[in-house]
Amino acid sequence: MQIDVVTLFPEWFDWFRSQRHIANAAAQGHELRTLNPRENTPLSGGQVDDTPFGGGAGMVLRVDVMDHALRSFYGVDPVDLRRERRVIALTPGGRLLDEGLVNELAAEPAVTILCGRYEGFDERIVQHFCSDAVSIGRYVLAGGELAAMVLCDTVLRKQPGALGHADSAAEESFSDALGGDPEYPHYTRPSEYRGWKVPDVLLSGHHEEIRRWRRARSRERGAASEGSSLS
Ligand code: 6GU
Repeated sequence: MQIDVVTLFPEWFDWFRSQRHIANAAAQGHELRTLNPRENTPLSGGQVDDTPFGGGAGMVLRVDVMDHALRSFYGVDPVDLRRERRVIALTPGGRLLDEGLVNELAAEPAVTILCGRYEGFDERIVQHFCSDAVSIGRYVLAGGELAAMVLCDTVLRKQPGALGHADSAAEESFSDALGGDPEYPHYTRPSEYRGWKVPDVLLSGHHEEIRRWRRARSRERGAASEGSSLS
């Protein structure tokens, strides 16, 4: 798939791209590109944002600047772009990113992610250029870049070949294989450390019992986290 990130801080993604599973995804033909609206802003002095109408703190990313950036990158009116590909505004008030949305986006051939900064976007950017508004949690980040990395990480690790082992993503937390529950606990050598023992069943070699034990632990964790969730 192709992921384009619109950001005033493209250099943040240099480190991200060098991480192994992202580099693996790139080697499989997946693309992670960045474009910086400041580089071809129609305003002088590299201006991209402005003070909010009605007053208040902070700066707002201008709609004309985003229009210009998307139009010159894609060669189409951004109003039409969102019919060709998912265009996602990252904003604290958006749809909460969960495993369902990740699976949805991982199946897309191409997505564009807009990172807000300062007080965020002029609302007309979200209304007219975007297909989705997404948030990674109910807290406020200084900008969308870390959220974009979270989104890219979750979506790219779903691509075949991004993880070292073919089954790594199949039976993990929130997968269908685990009925949407969190993953069961893992243990490795030593089988006893400071008196802390690995559960006997895992050392038993009884695959069916191990499977049942894991499913039960997974369900327990699911039930426990439900009790503590807000939704
Ligand atoms: Cl997507 N952006 C910002 N700025 N803050 C957030 C967020 C996004 N998701 C949670 N907090």
